[in-house]
Amino acid sequence: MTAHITVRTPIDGSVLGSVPATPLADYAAICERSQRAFLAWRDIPAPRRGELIRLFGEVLRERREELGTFVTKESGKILREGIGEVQEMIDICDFAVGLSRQLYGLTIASERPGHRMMEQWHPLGPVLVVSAFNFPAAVWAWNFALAIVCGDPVVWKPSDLAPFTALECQRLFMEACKRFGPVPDGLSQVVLSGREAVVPLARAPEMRLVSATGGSALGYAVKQAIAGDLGKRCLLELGGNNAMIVCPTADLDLALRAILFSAVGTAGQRCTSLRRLFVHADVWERLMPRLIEAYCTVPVGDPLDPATLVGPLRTAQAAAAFEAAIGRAVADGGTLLVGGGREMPHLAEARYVRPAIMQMPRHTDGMREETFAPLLYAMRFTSFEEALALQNGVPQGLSSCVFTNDVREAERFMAASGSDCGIANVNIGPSGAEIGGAFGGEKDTGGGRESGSDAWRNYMRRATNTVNWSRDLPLAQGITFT
Ligand code: UN1
Repeated sequence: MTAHITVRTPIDGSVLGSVPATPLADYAAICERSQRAFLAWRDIPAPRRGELIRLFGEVLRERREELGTFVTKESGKILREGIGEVQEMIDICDFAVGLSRQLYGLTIASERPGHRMMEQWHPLGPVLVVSAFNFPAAVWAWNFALAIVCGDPVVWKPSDLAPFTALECQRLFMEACKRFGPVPDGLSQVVLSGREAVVPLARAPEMRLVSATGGSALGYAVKQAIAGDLGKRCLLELGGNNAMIVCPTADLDLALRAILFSAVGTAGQRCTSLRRLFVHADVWERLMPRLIEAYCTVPVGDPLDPATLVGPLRTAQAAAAFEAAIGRAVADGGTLLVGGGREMPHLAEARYVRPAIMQMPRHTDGMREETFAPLLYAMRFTSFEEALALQNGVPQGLSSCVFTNDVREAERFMAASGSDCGIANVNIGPSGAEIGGAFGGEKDTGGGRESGSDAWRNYMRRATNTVNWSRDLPLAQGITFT
């Protein structure tokens, strides 16, 4: 077990700092503290719980740039995106505040005279949140803001590549707590560790929900860890292999901008990043040269420099995976249209690359895997149905989009037999979702939904209540029992 976590910034590889890892021996006490906090917090009225999140949103508004800079230094995303990530946290806080007065259950018509049925949503229990380096703050906030208004304490295991962002989030939350008044000890706790903490924490009996974001290996580990506990829930947000279909009627100016943002933005390190591009043969020649030109000129460099659009890869392993995927695609008959080389070579300890496009002759096995880097596979198609089948022909099912001005194609794409992803967009790229929608995907992406819509229900338990106000005891289904 690592005693210390040393963080190097991907910007130039220099050491940002070192933090002590949370000892394994402390986990039991952390989980017990979370459970004690739950017993107190569940009885606080939800709108009052919402007030704490309102105050947290207020603190985040005051510290937007500061926290955004932490995000950039640890994740390597450009500062505009780092600040955008804090805005995403503010947005989910606002959403959660409103929600704190809208945790509605249904009233249901009873088949029995003098009876009333209804449902109530109650707090669930402590929630374990496991987050990744690429959204070191916002993805935790999606879970955290909802969990707190729903009445659940949170134990957070952030990525060991981004512990300082996590500690800063925790510090800002404590600031909100000070403004709020007394809160139960242990409402929000952070466990600093590598991946090895996930299984023991997930297995802790106090944790009622495990919400995990990362690759499929993490998903398997979580599912296996909790398989023996039938009452435990998990919410998985795993890898994506997101595609765009560009149809003959597409607005190519829009498509170009959407491709660039979603394929090279965040240096291809979003779970929603565009990885596969299917372009109709009729528009290939009008789109691809412009896209290649944009790839040649997109500014790669220091993410703190306002002119930069593509920062570094987070790790040397990511750069190696990028190179290996390109090599494999070439071996499979692909053609490298642009990119692939190293940038900023004077920074020996950092990994900057020129985003790459590989033109592929067919849908290869390599294309079925998620490479967490700015590598875009491009293929021509002639039939929309063929493109749709290719898009769906991968193990992952997170995000997808079509560019078309043909209403039939757009509706076909969103229909039951269309895109099989959790997110299916029209004339907008696959990444950069707003918090208001439920976020997540199907198949190997894990099936979980976080953030907006009714994702809050994950953090609560439903009680169905039948109340008999009559002087009789009629049985359901008309059964007589005398
Ligand atoms: C992730 O990469 O884990 O839709 C989350 C998006 C962001 C969230 C990405 N709002 O791209």
